[in-house]
Parts: sequence; structure tokens; C-alpha cells
Amino acid sequence: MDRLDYYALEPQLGPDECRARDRVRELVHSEIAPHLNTWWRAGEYLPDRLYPLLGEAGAFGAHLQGYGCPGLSYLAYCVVMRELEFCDSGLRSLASVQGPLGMYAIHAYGSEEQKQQWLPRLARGEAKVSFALTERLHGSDPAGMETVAVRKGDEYILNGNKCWIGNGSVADIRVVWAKNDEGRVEGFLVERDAPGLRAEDIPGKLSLCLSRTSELWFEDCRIPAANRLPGASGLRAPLGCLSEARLGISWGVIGAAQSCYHAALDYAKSREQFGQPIAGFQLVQEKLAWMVTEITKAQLVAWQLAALKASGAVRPQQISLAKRNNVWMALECARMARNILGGTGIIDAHPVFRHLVNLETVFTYEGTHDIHTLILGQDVTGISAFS
Ligand code: TGC
Ligand code: FAD
Repeated sequence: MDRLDYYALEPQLGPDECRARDRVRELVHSEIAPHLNTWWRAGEYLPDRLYPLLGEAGAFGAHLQGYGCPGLSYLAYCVVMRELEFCDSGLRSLASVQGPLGMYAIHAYGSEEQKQQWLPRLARGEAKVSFALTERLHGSDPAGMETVAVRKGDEYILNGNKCWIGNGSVADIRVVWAKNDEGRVEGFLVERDAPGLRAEDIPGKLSLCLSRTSELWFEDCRIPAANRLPGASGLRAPLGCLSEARLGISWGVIGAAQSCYHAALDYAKSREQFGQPIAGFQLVQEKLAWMVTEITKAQLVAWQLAALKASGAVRPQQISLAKRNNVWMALECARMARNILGGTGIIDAHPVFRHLVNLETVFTYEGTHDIHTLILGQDVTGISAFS
């Protein structure tokens, strides 16, 4: 099936990007998509055996260079994210946690030893990483975090809580953001069995069911002093990781929107009411035209954003515009597609309702829609509405 590409952007991909797209598309098509509903109904996460296959396909940190990482372009990274989220936002989400959040943090701020120890295994999907910024009491405002890391001899002692952490309970290594005794945010690598660490998955999740989300507690949790990320100082360090991941999300959700659009279009052409296909009704055509227009606009935003990023000229506020617009667009597409599908839109014979409930989370994480509105508001007015 040709995917919606109304302004013929796809032929502009180079051979590396096409290869990256096709490898991930093939893996998703053969090993993941056919089993999604079974896993979802059984309440199962993505099976562990698929992590190495995803690693082999270049899904983890596609744009990171060296240390066994795929070493592809930003555009290739973006296209990979779109392919994953065409299938499921939870699949893209676990790749975001692994690549642009966890691996990027180690790549950008880690010591040579930390990079050599962790990046090759993480890129291959032989180990999992999580990225722990959010706390129960501090979501949109991570500057308020209460987790602390105090140096004692050759160790750091961590105390505090982290909430909503992707793969938090099973990660081999966790990038944990905490304040030092001067109140400055720093990054720490906390290994799987660190003494004083407790982790539990958050129960009752009705969205992003393919990916695991956990809560972490640090009670005098001791880690070696060498586990501090030496290059990370201040909140700008974790926010820099978020910039990487938000860019991928602004591409990923285009995949989810395309999936919804095609499901709605196919159904509208085959479903008859009042003696004709519902695709012939003007109100249905208006919805399809809206989807084509908004997906195309989002694609143009995403492509230009990737170009700005590759040129080194991108500003975080430009990434916020794309995350805000494209996630909203995808969520609206999912709602419209669900509407066109009528009653059948709520069952898992179609991917639409799954995309809809997933996108509700994507609307909130990596900066809520409203937080990105305020980032843009501050950029254009010069006045912060946060405090
Ligand atoms: P503010 O004073 O604005 O900034 C502090 C320092 O950081 C710099 N900065 C950034 N740097 C890189 N990228 C960005 N996006 C940046 N935004 C800000 C800034 O220049 C400053 O640097 P310096 O050197 O002057 O200190 O900080 P603030 O406390 O006022 O906060 C601003 C705000 C609200 C925008 C920020 O806190 C924010 O983005 N909040 C949203 C929190 C969030 O997005 N959390 C996400 C958690 S991870 C997650 O959700 C993973 S989901 C899994 C998946 O992706 O699939
Ligand atoms: P809050 O910050 O409490 O916001 C609640 C509401 O208040 C929102 O509508 C928000 O827009 C609004 N609001 C807040 N402040 C303002 C303001 N100043 N003006 C106007 N409105 C405001 N975090 C991680 O660190 N690592 C992860 O791996 C991770 N994975 C996640 C996976 C899932 C499935 C989910 C749901 C979340 C995940 N998160 C992760 C956390 C996510 O980033 C936070 O949920 C998000 O930042 C919002 O924080 P909050 O949920 O505490 O909401």
C-alpha cells in the first residue's frame, strides 16, 4: 500500500534513509503488527526477544555516531520513528526511551568509559535503558524535582521518587536526574540491582500498552561516584535529550495519522448506507480532505524541522511547534477516522481506536500540548507564563 504523501516528499529520501525505512517497515510488518492485538488483549508488553531484532534494524539511536550505534542521518532517525508509530505509538515510545532519551544522554554527557560500556549493547537491543526525569509531584515543571544525590566518598547516595518511567522496572541501566547538594541538576547511571532502588510497573494503563511504564523509589540508593554523567550540568542537560525525542515524536505521529487515514478511507469506500458508499457523502469527504491537508502540512513541518536539525540551526521552540501541532493533528485524525468507521471503529479489527488511546498519552508526555503552547507564547512575546 502506498502511504499518503500528497506533496511527493518521500522520493527526496536518500538511499540510506530508504534502507533504514524499509528494514524497520519489514520487521514491523512481519514480527510485530500481526501480533499486536493478541499482546494488547493479553496485557503483554513487547516481547524481549524483539529488542535485538529492533536493534539490528537500526531502531535504537539511529542518528547516533560511533560506539556501535547505527550512525545514520537525522532524517533516517525521523523516518524510523514514523515507521514504528505507523504500527503503534507504544513501539515508537520504547524506541524513544532507548535512543534519543537514554542512549543520547550517555552519548552526549557520558564519560568515554560509560559510552563504551553501554552504547554498543543498547544499540544492539541487548540491554535496556530508561530515562527518569518526571516525579509524582513534578511533571511539567521538572525544575522542582526533589530527588537528591549526595556525594559520600566514592559513592553517591540517591533519595527520592521518579514516576511514569518507560522500562523503569526492567532497565539494565537508568539515566536518573537528581539535584546535587548545591541544588543543581545532574545525571546519574543507576544499574539494575543498585541497593536501595525499588521499582514497580504502574497498573491499569489503558494507553501505550505495548510499552512498560514504572515508578521508582530511591531510599539511600548507593551508586559508584564514577556513575555520574560528567558532561551533564543543569536542567538544560535533560531538556536537551527531550529536544532529540520530541523531534522524533513529531515524525512518529505522522505514521499514526497515516494509518488512521488509510483505515478510514478504505472503510468509507466499501461501507454503504442510504444506497451508496459513505465516501460519496460530502460530510465524509470533508473529513478525509481535512486529514489529507493536515497530514501534508505536518509532513512539511517535520521535514523542514529535520533539515534545521541536521544543519545545527534548530531552536527548541521550533521543535515545540512541531511536537504541539503534529500530535494534535494525529489525535484529531484518529478521532475523525474513528467517527467515519462508526461502531466498528471501537474494535481492534482496525488500528484506529488503539492509535486514539495511544495518542492521548503522546499529547501529554514529552511536554504537554499546553506546555508547548506556553513555550511558543514565551518565544513570541518574550514574557514567560510559567511563573
Ligand atoms: P528554562 O529556564 O526554560 O530552561 C533551563 C535551561 O534549559 C535550556 N532549555 C533547553 N535546552 C535544550 N532543549 C530544550 N528543549 C530546552 N528548553 C530549555 C534553557 O536554555 C536553560 O539553559 P541555561 O543554560 O540558561 O540554564 O527552564 P524552566 O524550568 O523554566 O522549564 C521550562 C519548561 C517548562 C519548558 C520545561 O521544564 C519543560 O519542557 N517541561 C516539560 C517537561 C517534559 O517534557 N517532561 C518530559 C519527561 S520525559 C518523557 O515524557 C518521556 S515519554 C517517553 C517517550 O518519549 O516516548
Ligand atoms: P502535570 O504537569 O501535573 O499537568 C497536568 C495538567 O496541568 C496538564 O494539562 C498540563 O498541561 C497542565 N499544566 C501544568 N502546568 C501548567 C501551566 N504552567 N500552565 C497551564 N497548564 C499547566 N517521564 C519521564 O521522565 N520518563 C519517561 O520515560 C516517561 N514516560 C512516560 C510514559 C507515559 C505513558 C506517561 C503517561 C508519561 C510519561 N512520562 C515520562 C511523564 C510525562 O512526561 C509527564 O506525564 C508529563 O510531563 C506531564 O506531567 P504530569 O503528568 O505530572 O502532568
